[in-house]
Amino acid sequence: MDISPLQKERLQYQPKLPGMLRDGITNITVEEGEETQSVADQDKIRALFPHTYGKKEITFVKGANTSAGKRQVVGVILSGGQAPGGHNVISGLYDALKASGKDNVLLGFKGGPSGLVDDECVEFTDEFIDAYRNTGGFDIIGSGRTKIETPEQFAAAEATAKRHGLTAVVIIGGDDSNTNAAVLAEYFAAHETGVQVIGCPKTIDGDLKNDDIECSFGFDTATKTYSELIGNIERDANSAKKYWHFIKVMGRSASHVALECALETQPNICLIGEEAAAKKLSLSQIADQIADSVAKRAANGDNFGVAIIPEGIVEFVPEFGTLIAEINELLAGGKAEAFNQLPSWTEKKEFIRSGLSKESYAVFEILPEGIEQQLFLERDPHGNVQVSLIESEKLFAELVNHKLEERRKAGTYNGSFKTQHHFFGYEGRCAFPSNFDADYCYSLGYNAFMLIQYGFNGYLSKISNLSKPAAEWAAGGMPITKMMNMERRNGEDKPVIRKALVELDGKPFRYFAAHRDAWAVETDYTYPGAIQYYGPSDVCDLTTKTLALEKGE
Ligand code: FBP
Repeated sequence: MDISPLQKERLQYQPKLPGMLRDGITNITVEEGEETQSVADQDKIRALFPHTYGKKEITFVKGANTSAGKRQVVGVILSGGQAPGGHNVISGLYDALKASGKDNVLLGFKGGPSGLVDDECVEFTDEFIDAYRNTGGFDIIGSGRTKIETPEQFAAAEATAKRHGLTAVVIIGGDDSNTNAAVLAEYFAAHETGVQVIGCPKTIDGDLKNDDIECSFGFDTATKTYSELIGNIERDANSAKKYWHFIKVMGRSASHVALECALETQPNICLIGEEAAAKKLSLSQIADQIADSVAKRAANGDNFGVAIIPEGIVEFVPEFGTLIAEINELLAGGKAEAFNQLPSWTEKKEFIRSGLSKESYAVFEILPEGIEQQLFLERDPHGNVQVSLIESEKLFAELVNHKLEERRKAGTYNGSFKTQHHFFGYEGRCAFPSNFDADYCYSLGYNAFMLIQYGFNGYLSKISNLSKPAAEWAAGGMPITKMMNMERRNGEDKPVIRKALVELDGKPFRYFAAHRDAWAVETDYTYPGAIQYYGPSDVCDLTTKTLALEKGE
C-alpha cells in the first residue's frame, strides 16, 4: 500500500505519556479519592445504577503495581462521529495490554456498538496496529451510531462477551456513547458477567467536558483544521475585497467549535447558539446584527467579511425551535407520506400553512424556499428534521441580504454584498491528529488499560492538567455516573451524561464577547496556518485557546 511521506513519518512518532505512566506497567499504582455523586438527580441515578453508582474517583501514581495481573481479553469499539486520534486510543490500549502480558488479547469490534451485538470483530496484531499509529480516521475498525438499548441487544452483547472470554470492553465515544457505556457496565455487573466497561471521551464537538474531563479528544485537531481554512479564507477575502464568506462549522448542538475557531481567527462575526437561546434572539434580530457589521464595514469601504455560523444554531433560536417542533408534529403519524404525495410545492405550502401556528408560519415564510423545503424533505429515521442538513450558512446570508435591501431602500446603506458559502465539518474529523491529540489519545488508551487491570467498571479514562506539558499530565478514572443527570429524551426521563454547552459566563466566551465589537468592524484577522507536527514546541504542542482560557493561561 502506498503511503504519503507525512504518514510514513507519523507512523514513527512516539506519543508522550503523562509522567506517572512513564515508568512501565509494573510501576503504576492506584490512589483512591472520594466517593462520588451524580451531578444532579442523585436518588434516581443511584436507583438506576445500583452496582456502579457512587464509586470512588481514582488517580494513578508511581508505585508497585498491586493489581491481580490476570490474563485480559479486551474488546474495543469506536462509536459515533469520527474524531482525530481514535487510532491512538487503540494503539495506547494495545501497547499497555501487551506490555502487561504477551498473551493478552485486544479485539476490535467493527462498525460501532453493533459490532459487539452482532459479534463482528478482528484481533489486533503488532503489524495491524503499526499501520495506523498517529493517523486520523476510524477506518481501523469503522464506527457506527447504534445504541445498545433493547433486552435482546444486551443479551447479544453478553453472549459475544462470553464467546470470546472478554474481561473488558472499551467504548470510545461522545456523551451518548459513554452514557451507553455506563448502562452496559451496570448490565454486566448486575448479570455478574465479570466484564468491565471503560469509556474514553471523544467528540470534535467539544461538548463532553466537565469538572473532571477537561476536553474530549479530536476537538483540538478539528478546530485547528477549520481555523486553518477559515484563516486562509480571511486572507482571500482581504485580498480580493469583494465577498462576504458565510462559514458553517460542525457542532451538532453546542457552539464550542465555532467559538474556538473565532478565538483562533478573529472573524467579523461568529454566532453562538447558546447566546441566541439565552437572549431569546429571533432570526430577524440575528440577521440585523450581521447586517450592522456589513453596513459599518461598507461605510469604511470594506465590502467583504467573514461570518462563522455554528451548525446547531437553528435549534437554539427559540422561534426556529418551535417551528421545527410544530413541523415534526405536523408530519407525525404517517402524515409525511400524504404530504409527500401532494403534487406541487404550492399545495404543500398550503398544507403547511394550515397546520402551523400563525407565529411559526410567519417564521417559515421569511425562510428562503430552499431552506423551507429542507425542513420537510430531510428527516431522520425517528421522523425529526436533521438540523445538520439545514444550510444555515445560506439561510443567514439570505436573511442579511433582505435586511440590507431594506436599508438600501431607506437610504442607510449603499455597499455591495456578494456572498460565498462554506461548510467545514467532515474536513476536520479525520485529519492527522495534532501532537496534542496524538499524545492525549495514546494516554487515554494506555490509561484505560490500567483501569481495566485494576478492576474498575463504569469508569471514564481521565487525563488531566492538559494545558501543561504531557510530563505534568495526571492520569486516573472517574465513575461515569458522576457525570449523569436525568433528561427528557423522546418523551421519557432518561439518565444521560450532561452535555457541556458554551457557558456565557465562562472565560472563552467572555474573551470573545470583549473583542467581537471591534472584530465586527475592523479587519483584524489572524491566520493560524496548518497544524505543525515537527518543529519548535511553541508551534507544535499548542493547545486550544478554549482550554488555555479555561485554565487561566
Ligand atoms: P459525535 O457527537 O458522535 O462525536 O459526532 C459529532 C458530529 O461530527 C457533529 O459535529 C455532526 O453534526 C455529526 O457528527 C454528523 O454526523 P454524521 O457523521 O452522522 O453525518
